[in-house]
Amino acid sequence: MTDPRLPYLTEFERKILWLSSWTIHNANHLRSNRDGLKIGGHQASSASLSTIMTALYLAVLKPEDRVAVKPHASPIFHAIQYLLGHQTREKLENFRGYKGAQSYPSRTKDIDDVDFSTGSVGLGVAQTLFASLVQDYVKAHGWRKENPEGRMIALVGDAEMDEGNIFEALLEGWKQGLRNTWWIIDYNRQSLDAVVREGLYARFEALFRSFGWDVVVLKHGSLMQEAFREPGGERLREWIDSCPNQLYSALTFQGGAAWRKRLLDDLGDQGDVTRLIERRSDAELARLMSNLGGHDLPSLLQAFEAVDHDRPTVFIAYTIKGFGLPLAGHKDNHAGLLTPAQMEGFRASAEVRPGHEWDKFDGLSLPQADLERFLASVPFNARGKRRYEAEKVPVPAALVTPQQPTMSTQQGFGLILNELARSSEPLADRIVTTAPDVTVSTNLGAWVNRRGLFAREEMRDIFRSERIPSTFTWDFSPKGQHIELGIAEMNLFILLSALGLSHSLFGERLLPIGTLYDPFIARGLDALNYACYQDARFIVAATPSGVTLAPEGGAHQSIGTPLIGMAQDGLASFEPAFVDELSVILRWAFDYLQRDGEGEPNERSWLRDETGGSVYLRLSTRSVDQPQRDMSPDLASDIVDGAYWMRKPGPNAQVVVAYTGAVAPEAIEALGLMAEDRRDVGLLAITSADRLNAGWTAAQRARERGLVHARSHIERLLGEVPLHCGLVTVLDGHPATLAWLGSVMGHRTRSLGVEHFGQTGTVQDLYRHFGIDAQGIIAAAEMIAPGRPIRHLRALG
Ligand SMILES: Cc1ncc(C[n+]2csc(CCOP(=O)(O)OP(=O)(O)O)c2C)c(N)n1
Ligand SMILES: [Mg+2]
Repeated sequence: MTDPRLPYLTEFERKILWLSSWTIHNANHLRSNRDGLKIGGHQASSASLSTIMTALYLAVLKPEDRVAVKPHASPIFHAIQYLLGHQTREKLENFRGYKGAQSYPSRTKDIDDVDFSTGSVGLGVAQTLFASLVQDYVKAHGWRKENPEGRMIALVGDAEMDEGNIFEALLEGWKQGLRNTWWIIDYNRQSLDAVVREGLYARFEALFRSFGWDVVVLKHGSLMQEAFREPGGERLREWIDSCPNQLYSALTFQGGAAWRKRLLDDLGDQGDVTRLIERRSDAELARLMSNLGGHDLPSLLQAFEAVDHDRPTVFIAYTIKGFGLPLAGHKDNHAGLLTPAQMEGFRASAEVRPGHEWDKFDGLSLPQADLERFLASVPFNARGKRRYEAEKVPVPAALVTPQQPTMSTQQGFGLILNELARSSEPLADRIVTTAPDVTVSTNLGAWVNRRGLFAREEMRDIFRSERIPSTFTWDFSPKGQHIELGIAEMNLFILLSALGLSHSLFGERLLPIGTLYDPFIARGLDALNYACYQDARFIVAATPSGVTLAPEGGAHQSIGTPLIGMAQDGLASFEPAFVDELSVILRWAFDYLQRDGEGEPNERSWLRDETGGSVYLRLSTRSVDQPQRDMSPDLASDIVDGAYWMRKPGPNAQVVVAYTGAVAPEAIEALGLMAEDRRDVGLLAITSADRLNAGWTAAQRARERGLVHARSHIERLLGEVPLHCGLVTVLDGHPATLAWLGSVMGHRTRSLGVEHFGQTGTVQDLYRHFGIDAQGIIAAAEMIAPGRPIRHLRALG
């Protein structure tokens, strides 16, 4: 018996292809004439997924499933959501325009229920894998028991599989016992530039099997399978299976007559095979030859719905790039657009009347009421939009601040987390930590000892059961709160992204903290950017940083990360010098992670803090003497806003030193050394160049818009400093991080920092080498604030 859904799916597949093509055509030919811009296509890329996405969204998917759609299939996605009532005609008409439907599906910028953003290829794919681990984590912790388990699904371009991060994720998934993940490879054998290598699918197949995945190859559609059963059919199958990719593409592009000629040339036997071919018209032959598995609704439904297990499964679906369009198969079709004349032809074949291009049912042959009823019964849409919200986890008024006289911020971080691990704060139960094989070396060990490692299956630490003394207990259990990753930093950030979307994907709030060595942020940077773009919420603690780990190896020094922290949208960056600052910042971060308000910027800092975001902590292994002080509410809010006076300059100040992070002792020492020779010197502690800078630019914009009283935190602080005063800035990182401070009020500024890396030595050696020690600071001060010689300044070598 034929599936009753098939007539509807067949109609809607055509409609979806039409709507997506019209969306692109409209943007390129109609609107671009008006706006004077050329927008680009992706028509062909979209079309190869039209059948698969029709089958998925209108039949196979359940509301609990979550999907990462190949970036260039965005027009198909938007068309489907339009049919389901979640996308507007206005936004489709404005596709790729300002506030229109996005070129690549976007969680944050689109309105139509995007589960995972895509764009930078490879990342959305891996995101589904890590989302599945997070789903397991949520379940294993006993939350949302009533929710059915969803499948995390990626629609993957075949050339997208070139991205290394996918392989890193596959390996990690294997280690973690991955389940409920489907990757559907759009095997159109074309990338952006070219036709892919022969036999690629066999590599994919072997690869996935070796990672424990089930592999389903969807090569021949039902029309082909029927033809193979005809006399001579076997020969046709052999021909198809051995046809090179380039040739198949070229013939597809040329159509029925070309197929006929080629097939008869190669296979014609004046017998069964010839008859098989001749029985078909050109159009039928073209339809037969393009009836690959990925364009055959019955095969797709059968394959997807046959999966009755939770093992990870890859579908290698043969498709045609540009399916159903005149540019099908052409190797140059990636950015290809239908010409107005081609579009008219397509309109005629789709039976869409002029002026009815956006109608949902125009040109379809089934009665509209039936079509509407079918759409209303689509399982995926049973609950409408599928995002969850989660309650905020209460954050205590203050975190316990460790009280050792000398500590590094990294050590303090470990101690604060250890206190949280011991506490019965609800907050502590929602924290999930993770690290790419640097758990112990970033001081997460104490936390992990108390809260355990996560795995779906219990696994005892053998050293412990064998009673071998060890500082660390590595018991794995479903209740554990640390996810130990292999070394790949891309995986760290993609996992943080998935954990940090748990409230929205699975309805349970998690407070993820990832640690890594600061320089390796660069390795995972695109994934970090991706996580921020999706508005995932997490804390990343990066340590050690700068040149302070000097003797361990110059290769691990980080210079540019403070600038990354400033430039990365969605990430508030801090570099505390002292542990009491860190404690304030972490407490604030736990709250900030959970905010999702809108509203005006804060009038004190000019930061848009209601919207929340993620947090980057640049920490250090350098032990420094801790200030003995009470944390007043004012000081705490200054620390969060980005700066406070460690020593306020007097009215006649000649020099202010502004420092960030681990060079605090040098800055303090320098101030002491020049106090006799420069008047009223001041010391500005900067905990967040990022937030100071953002507040400053926001306040300037506000004033430009007429809010004359807008004043940012840094403007208030530096407004107290006489204009003739010189400013020396210093950090263990790139000097540009703080160099802008001179522009705030116009103070002459000399910015010290690190511009080269790789040298080993003691911290003192290197601070001297880069001129960020006390002597370097006072030498800069003497030049920028001329006066009598500073007596403690030694001749610098
Ligand atoms: C990280 C990254 N590099 C490059 C690109 C540019 N790009 C977009 S799609 C694409 C290749 C498309 O090939 P495939 O994945 O097979 O999809 P198809 O075009 O066949 O639909 C490239 C190189 C990108 N989006 N992201
Ligand atoms: Mg491709």
